[in-house]
Amino acid sequence: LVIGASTVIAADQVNQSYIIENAKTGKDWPTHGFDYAETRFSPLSQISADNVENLGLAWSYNLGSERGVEATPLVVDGVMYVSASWSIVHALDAKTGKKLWTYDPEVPGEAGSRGCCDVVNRGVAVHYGNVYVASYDGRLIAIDAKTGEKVWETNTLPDNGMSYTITGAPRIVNGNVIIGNGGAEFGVRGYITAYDAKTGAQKWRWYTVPGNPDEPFENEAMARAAKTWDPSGKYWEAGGGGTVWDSIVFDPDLNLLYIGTGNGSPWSHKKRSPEGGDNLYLSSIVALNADTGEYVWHYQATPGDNWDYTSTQDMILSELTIDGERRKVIMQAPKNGFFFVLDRTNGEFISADNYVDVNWATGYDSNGRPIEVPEARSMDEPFDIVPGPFGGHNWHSMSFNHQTGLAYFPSQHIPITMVEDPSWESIESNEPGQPMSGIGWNTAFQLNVAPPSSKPFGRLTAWDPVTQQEAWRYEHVSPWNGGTLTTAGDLVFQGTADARFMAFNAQTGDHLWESPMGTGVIAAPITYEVDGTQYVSIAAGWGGVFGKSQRASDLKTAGTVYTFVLNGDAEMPEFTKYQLNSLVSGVDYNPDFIGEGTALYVSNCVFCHGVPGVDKGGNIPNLGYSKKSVIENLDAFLFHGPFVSRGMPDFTETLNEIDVEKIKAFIQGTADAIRPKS
Ligand code: PQQ
Repeated sequence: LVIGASTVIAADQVNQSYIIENAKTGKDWPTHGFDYAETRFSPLSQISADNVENLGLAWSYNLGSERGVEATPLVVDGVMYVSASWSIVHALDAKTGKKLWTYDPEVPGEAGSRGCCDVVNRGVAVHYGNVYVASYDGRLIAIDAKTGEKVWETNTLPDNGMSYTITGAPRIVNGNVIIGNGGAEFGVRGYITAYDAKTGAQKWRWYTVPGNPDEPFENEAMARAAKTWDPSGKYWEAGGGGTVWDSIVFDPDLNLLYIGTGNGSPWSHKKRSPEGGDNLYLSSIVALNADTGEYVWHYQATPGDNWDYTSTQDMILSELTIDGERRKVIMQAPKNGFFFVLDRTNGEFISADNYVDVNWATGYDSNGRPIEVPEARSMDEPFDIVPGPFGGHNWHSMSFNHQTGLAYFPSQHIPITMVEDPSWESIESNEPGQPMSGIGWNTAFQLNVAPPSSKPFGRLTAWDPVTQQEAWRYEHVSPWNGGTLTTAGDLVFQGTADARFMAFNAQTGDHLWESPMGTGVIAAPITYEVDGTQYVSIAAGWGGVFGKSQRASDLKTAGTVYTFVLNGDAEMPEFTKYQLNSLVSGVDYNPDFIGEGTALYVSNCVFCHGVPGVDKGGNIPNLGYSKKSVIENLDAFLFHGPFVSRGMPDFTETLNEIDVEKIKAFIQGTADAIRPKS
């Protein structure tokens, strides 16, 4: 197969050798992380540190979405395939931005409240002429790349009654579509499944944590894992967690599939596994046989996870010279604040060092075990855990540039104190005051009962994985910035929470160029070439778990793909301003209700709507700034309300009329308490 300007590679020719060949030219962006190694390093260099200042808009495309846009677009032969919130897929002419087709999997609005972290989708896969999208409600769908018509669809969930969701991008490996899922906040058991890319038939499934030990284990790996869990915690009732909600990487030479696994369910180690234990394979990188899904090796970054320290963050494959030896490595900067370098042939720990301040461990020993700080594990008193459960780095994509030897990723801190919840007994516990328990969350911790003293930040980190040191950093104004792209033009591109798209010198971190965006950006940019011209493109749409209730920009333009080219002179679309109303006032309430109202608000409302009047609202409004009539008529929104079709839970079964009066008292009471006295 020859790849060149004159060769037409339609989507139906995308296969393994094409993806490997494309990595050398960088013409297309055919798979989530650009290449199998998921480097997000493009060899294209027409746009470079010398001329990036001339970058201008080529075209923009309105995705029509109001919630988070997390997708890395794919480009194959001049066609862009990009997903937006609610798992809706758009196919565009990559040169002009003209729409070719849209596919809407029609995720039911009620499914919106079944996930933790916004109705997002991180992208699609392309193979054999199909575009594959995994929908928020758990279906895997093959779409004809030319027509946008559905080819097949399969339900990936073992039990539709459970709070499983999908937000991640599928990967294609040896003719199979590989997909995991989310849900570990709610009490599910994590797994990953392979489906035949042509027919949708299931090929294999691998669970990440053991099920009920009274039943036969699915395989040897589960029997071994079960020895690291205490059955007195009945972990299988709360699922155990370990969801594979984002990172999946394939090494075609070793025929290994690497998956990153999530946090424990419930979060509290003491409640999940009272006698301790590592709780395999939570918070781990696991290598599986890519054809059979059989366990090969694992490395657990956070044994006995207690802090929502997922290891689902993206992983990059490379070769590094370490102590004079060439090593095939896998690299990851998971939530727990340490950057890991492992030997990917066998899982051997090579090194780890912290890329942000951490206070739960002082480092890693030579066997790759963290040296823990005891107070961080006990949490009998509120502990200002650093990194917090949002992670020192979350799902926002990392890139690795083999020319500079540096990995680039957004690092951050979002302060939260955590304390063991003495009232939690089982997955059925649903006491007012347990965070989000009213909407099915299952952490067994209380959050922010004491205010944190650590300070938030967000930065772009350039990290040397060989020396395990920061090479440079760029401080942003807020946490929750976008993923990165790096290129042979000596550039790093990144979108930011405060609605900018920026380019940096990959060697030095010098800020070289920026363009305004219509919203905060969380997704990662890509680059590609059509008819000999290099383009840089980014899908912008504020949201994700932090962006539901918080913001760093005063814009709220609909999700939009922005594509740039040297000397581009297209006009920016008109941006939409975010207008904050004044604090709600005048709602009648009983002040005696404020205490109980606070607990109810924590259990049902805070994670989406934020703290009334304190937070400013993200892609979901802050109730402290609602109109008086909205709070007065809160029951109309809570019981069979109009926003159920847009992802809001229906509280008919979980709250009563008195509860609503208490929540109103909390909202109006808080607004009154913080209103500046004139
Ligand atoms: N998703 C986001 C996002 O899209 O902004 C952020 C997070 C998720 C997290 O911080 C999570 O911990 C998380 N956890 C799970 C899980 O435990 O199953 C799933 C997801 C998800 O699917 O988006 C997130």
